[in-house]
Amino acid sequence: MQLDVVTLFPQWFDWFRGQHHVAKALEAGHELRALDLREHTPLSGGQVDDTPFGGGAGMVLRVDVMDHALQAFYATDPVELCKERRVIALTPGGRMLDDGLVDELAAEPAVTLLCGRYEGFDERIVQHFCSDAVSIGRYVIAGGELAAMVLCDAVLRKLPGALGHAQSATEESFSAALGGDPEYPHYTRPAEYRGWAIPDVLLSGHHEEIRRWRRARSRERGAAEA
Ligand code: 6GU
Repeated sequence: MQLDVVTLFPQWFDWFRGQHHVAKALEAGHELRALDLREHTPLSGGQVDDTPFGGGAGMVLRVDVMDHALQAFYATDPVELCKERRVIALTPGGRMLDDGLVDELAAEPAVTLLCGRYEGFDERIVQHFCSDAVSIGRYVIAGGELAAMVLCDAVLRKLPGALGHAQSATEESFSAALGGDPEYPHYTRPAEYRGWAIPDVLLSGHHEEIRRWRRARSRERGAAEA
């Protein structure tokens, strides 16, 4: 899979690339590129944003700057590009990221993430250059970069080769295997600590009973959430 991030802070992704499961995915042949938006601005002094029409606080990423940058990176009109691959604007008002959307993106051959800063994007970027807009939650962070890393982290760990256990990604919180419920509780040694004993069933060796116990705990957590 090819994951591209268009950002004003490409160097932030150097750290991210070094994280174990990310590094594993890259070794397995997946790609994560951080593309510098400022490198391709047609405006002087590296300008990429401007004050909002109608007034108000903050700065807005310019549509002409994004157009030039995407043309430079892909040698394609971005209006056409977003019909050929997923181009996603990271913005607090977008579609909420969840396990289903992560699975959907992990199945794509190529995804481009656009990071906004300040007050975000000129709306025409989202309208004409993007296939989707995605949010990581109902709160605001200063820019799309950390959201891009959250999305890339979630997507990359679903890809073959990123995790030690093939099983770890299928039967985890919110997966179809758990009926969309959160994961059951885990325990490890010591079996008793400060008087806190682990559930007996986990020491029973009865795999079917353990499976049923875990499924029940998972359902309880799901119900408590709702
Ligand atoms: Cl994708 N970007 C920003 N700036 N804030 C957010 C977000 C994205 N998702 C939730 N909050």
